[in-house]
Amino acid sequence: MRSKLLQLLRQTNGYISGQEISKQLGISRTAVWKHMEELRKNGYELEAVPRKGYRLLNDPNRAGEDEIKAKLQTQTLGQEIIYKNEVTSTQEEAHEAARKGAAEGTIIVADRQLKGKGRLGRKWESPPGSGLWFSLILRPPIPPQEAPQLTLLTAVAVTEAVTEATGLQPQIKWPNDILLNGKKVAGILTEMQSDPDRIQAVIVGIGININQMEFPEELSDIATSLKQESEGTTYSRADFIAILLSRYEYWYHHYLKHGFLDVKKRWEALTFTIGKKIKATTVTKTLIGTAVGITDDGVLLLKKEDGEIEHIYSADISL
Ligand code: BT5
Repeated sequence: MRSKLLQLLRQTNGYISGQEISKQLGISRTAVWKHMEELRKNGYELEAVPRKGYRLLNDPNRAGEDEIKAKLQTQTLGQEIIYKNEVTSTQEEAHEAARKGAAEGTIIVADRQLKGKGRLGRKWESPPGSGLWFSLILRPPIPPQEAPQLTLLTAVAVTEAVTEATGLQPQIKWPNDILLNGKKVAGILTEMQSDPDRIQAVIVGIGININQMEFPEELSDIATSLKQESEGTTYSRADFIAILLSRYEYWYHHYLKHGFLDVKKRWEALTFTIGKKIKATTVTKTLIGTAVGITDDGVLLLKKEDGEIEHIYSADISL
């Protein structure tokens, strides 16, 4: 109920009356008042004005433009911020912004996605108030076939940011999963707008479960959040995105200047996929073998039992 109330307060420009809240949420005025007190105890600053109603002044967990800008320490990434309370998917918004010429480093952040996207048309669960759902627009001067390297670079930046923000040490599962204790805490979706020989834009979608304490049933065994993995500590989403964009900027500039090699080495140090016996399910077939490394393009090398090496460009990996 409290998250519904928060959503209502966040969506309202100005004041909303206690009566309106009790009507919209189907609870009594006394219950509204009690929930407001709880929110206050949790650090939310609420103004209550007779005959006008309630207004949210300070939202400790909001990751809006002002909150992010107050924390940012980057030169280019995140200098342009488009913030929305609710979108279909930040990827769609970012594609549109990129087509209209948005500058490199622009981020599109949403509190909630109604149709968050995973790879291959899968769904990304993106409830309001708890996670970080955003897309970053890059315009790297690299050939289109090298764009998958950016997925690995992103995984390195997200992993390092989690460690810096929480002290936890996630592991990367090729190509795009960030895991804590074997459960997925973040996912990455890299998409591209490109001519045959030139990238127009790369849209890097990043979803990180920050403060969720529960997941829908189908995810409860496979998903986790930073909060769940740190005994209920609540993290600031604005702090987290600022840390992540700093790590990202460091690696992105390093990559553009010196190439993929150092990113690859760092990625290999942070993954648990390499050296493991795995099952790789691609769109057309299932392969079993040992993951022996990645190529300089970020392609996974799988050594089959007969010794032959397969190049895996896109697949789901299980152990
Ligand atoms: C991904 O796909 O992991 C990419 C997720 C990218 C999400 C970001 S959020 C901002 C931007 N806007 C978008 O619309 N998308 C990006 P994939 O590897 O296909 O994994 C999808 C699978 O992860 C689902 O089929 C579920 O099993 C699981 N899953 C869904 N929501 C999850 C969540 N919140 N946490 C952990 N696992 C989840």
